[in-house]
Amino acid sequence: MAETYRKDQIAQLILGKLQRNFGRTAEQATTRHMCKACAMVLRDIMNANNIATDRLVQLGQQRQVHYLSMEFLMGRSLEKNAFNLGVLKPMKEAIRFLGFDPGEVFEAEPDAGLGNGGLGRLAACYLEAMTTLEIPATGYSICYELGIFKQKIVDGQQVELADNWLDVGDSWLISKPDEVEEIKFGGHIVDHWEGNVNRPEHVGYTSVLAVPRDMVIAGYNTEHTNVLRLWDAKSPTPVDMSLYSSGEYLKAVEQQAMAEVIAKVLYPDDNHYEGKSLRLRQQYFFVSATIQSITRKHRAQYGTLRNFHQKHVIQINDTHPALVVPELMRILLDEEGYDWDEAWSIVRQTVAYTNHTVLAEALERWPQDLFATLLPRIWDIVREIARRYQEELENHFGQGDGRVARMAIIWDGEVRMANLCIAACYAVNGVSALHSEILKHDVFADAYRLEPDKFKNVTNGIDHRRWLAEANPRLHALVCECLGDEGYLLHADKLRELEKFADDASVLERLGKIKAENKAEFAKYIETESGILLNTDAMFDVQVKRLHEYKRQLLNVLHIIYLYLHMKEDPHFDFQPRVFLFGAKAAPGYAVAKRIISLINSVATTVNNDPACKDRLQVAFLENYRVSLAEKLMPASELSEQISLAGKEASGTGNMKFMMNGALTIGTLDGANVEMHEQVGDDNIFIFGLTARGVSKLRETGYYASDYYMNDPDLKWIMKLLNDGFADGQNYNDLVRRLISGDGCPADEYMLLADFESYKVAHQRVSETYRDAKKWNRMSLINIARSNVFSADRSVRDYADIIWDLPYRK
Ligand code: 26W
Repeated sequence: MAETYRKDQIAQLILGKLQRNFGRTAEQATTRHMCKACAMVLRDIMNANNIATDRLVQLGQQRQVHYLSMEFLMGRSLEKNAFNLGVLKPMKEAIRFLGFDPGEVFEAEPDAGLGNGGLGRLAACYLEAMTTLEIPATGYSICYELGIFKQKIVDGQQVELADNWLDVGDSWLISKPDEVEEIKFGGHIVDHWEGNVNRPEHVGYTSVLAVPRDMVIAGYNTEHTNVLRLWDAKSPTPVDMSLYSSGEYLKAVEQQAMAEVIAKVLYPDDNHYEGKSLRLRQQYFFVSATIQSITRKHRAQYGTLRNFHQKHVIQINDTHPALVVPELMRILLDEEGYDWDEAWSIVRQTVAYTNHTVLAEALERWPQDLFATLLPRIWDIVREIARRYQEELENHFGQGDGRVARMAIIWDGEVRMANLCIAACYAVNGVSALHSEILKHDVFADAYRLEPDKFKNVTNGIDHRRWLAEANPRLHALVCECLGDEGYLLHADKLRELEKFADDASVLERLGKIKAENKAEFAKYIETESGILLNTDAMFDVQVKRLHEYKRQLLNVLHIIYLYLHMKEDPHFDFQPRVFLFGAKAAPGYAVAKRIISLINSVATTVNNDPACKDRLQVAFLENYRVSLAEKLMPASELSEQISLAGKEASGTGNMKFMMNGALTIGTLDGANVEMHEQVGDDNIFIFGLTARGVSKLRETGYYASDYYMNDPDLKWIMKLLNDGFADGQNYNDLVRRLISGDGCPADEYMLLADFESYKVAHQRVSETYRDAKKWNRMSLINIARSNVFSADRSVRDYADIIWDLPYRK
């Protein structure tokens, strides 16, 4: 790092920001003013670095990554950027010097919640890692005015509130109105023939302007910066004054509202697709703006797009940005005048696709009428891509072959985005070893047989600087002490050396002490926020993630009810005291998920008020689970629940955050749990349940949930309580029906009852192990040491080696 700052310099810079932007002195400023002023100070430092980075990248004519994602779940940036820039210490001192508490100033920053869950948070971790590894990279998304909703629990039910993050979040953004792009919707295409060459003209369209709002990203211990470009939607005609003056006020603002609604709100559905026109508009909006912006800069530098694929790789985060394919084709064909084959060859060498889910209901398929009406030129191009691809498939497999139907891009009146990606991208990757195998042999089996080399794996990873060093300062200090320096921040593999201390009683004891302190700190936070008093003497057993049936929060609840019933019946029931913590947002339209939240709260009310459970069993639903809450919770967690039905969770990344913070995992052999298990071995993880293969076999032979129910007295007892109802008067016979008789769909689709017994036994192993603190802490240390594999730096290096073919900082 070339330049460092002293406390008094930073204090001066902050005072300047307070004065110029808010007209206040430090004495007159609020904590929010302070938070914004600090952000502005860091933004200036990063901007200077960014200008230098830009110049270097351009001079070096380096190949760049463009990471397109509908979601970037960035969370907070103030402490993170200060940490990466190496100014955290002087900035905290400066804040204190100006009469504020640094912790309170950091807490005043709202999360940038521009994402739903795993896919969005992954994009944020990768942006940080690419920057730290000095890879020239840009992230692109939408500048949603409202991020993921804020969740309140009222009478046990989820209530959604608007998340207005921009108020403070604004301080990180720089608008670049001179780099605006025009996006065209609707209208129709008129063909003009010049000899044999078609020059299509788009007429009668409606324009929306895309204005970039750039967020500069700081890497750790480097002056290299990258940018997250968030596109804001603006109407080209602010208000139609002629309508306005003739008294038609509403009509006058209508057009403006129509344009600006595109960037209003993030769709809160995770893993569930709905063919909404606004969503398609959002996708084309940010994709077209991005491609126009990249090609414009490229043309300015090289004077041609013929070498485009040599200088750029476009990584698409699931199929949501798949329209890059026809949009880049459009520019190469219509604006550059290249012929189809040349354009197609450039596209096919530029775009790579990452798949993040195997759930059928998450696959995007757009109704072709909607597509054709909204994006007439793009529709023409997709139709031609589909026609050629289908011809190729028919030549290869023969007409009428089932594989042609399965692999077709347009079929049955729908455009299938995953098949478009498979046809057009030069690489397709899954996000864990198991997931990539499932893609090859199941979901995309036909395509794999056709082009096996295209399919790759890059196992997910997390930003260990945020999720260990920043989130868990006590553990960070211990790690540095053991390893002798902070080197692991840049070289996560050094974490492995912690294993030398696996039998060092004093280190293990300190590990236990750190966990206890983190638990106490978390409990204090929860008490002030919600009045809930957590029992810190009990094991913190945690399941936090989006609420989805496949993730099986309900399995966890069934087990808690089992414990509760036995504890009530038998006061001597041998049981290791536990606090079960849940955090989860349900998609607003996902009724079953909301019922499960309600159930967790009913169980909490019942258990927490029953004297039989006092000091032994507690259940808490943590409201509004989000990045900044996860940062407080991970360091305080002891048991991590990763209990999805095998074959359903593509990877999981929460599992890695827990592991890195020394929690032990109870989990199925699903997603990246498989690789965690491989790293730590049977002795350091609690694996239970069906394997992915076991699940397929059981489905083939026929799965009858009611058999498990009939043969297990505990399950009968649990279902009876669900039917009879809880202390709050609520009953859940709808959920019982879903598990046992099906309620219109297959009973117990996610096989909770099949895994119940083995889950119960695994939990008994957990309890026995926990009683031996030394053994537990040893396991915890081994998990931390071997979490190096799950650092985002490793994942990004894998992308660079396997898919992007790019150099990076060693
Ligand atoms: C179209 C609606 C929609 C929205 C989001 C469909 C699918 C998604 C995402 C792909 C869902 C998602 O976040 N998947 C998660 O991605 C993580 C990062 O790779 C994985 O760790 C999780 O296992 C996976 O569920």
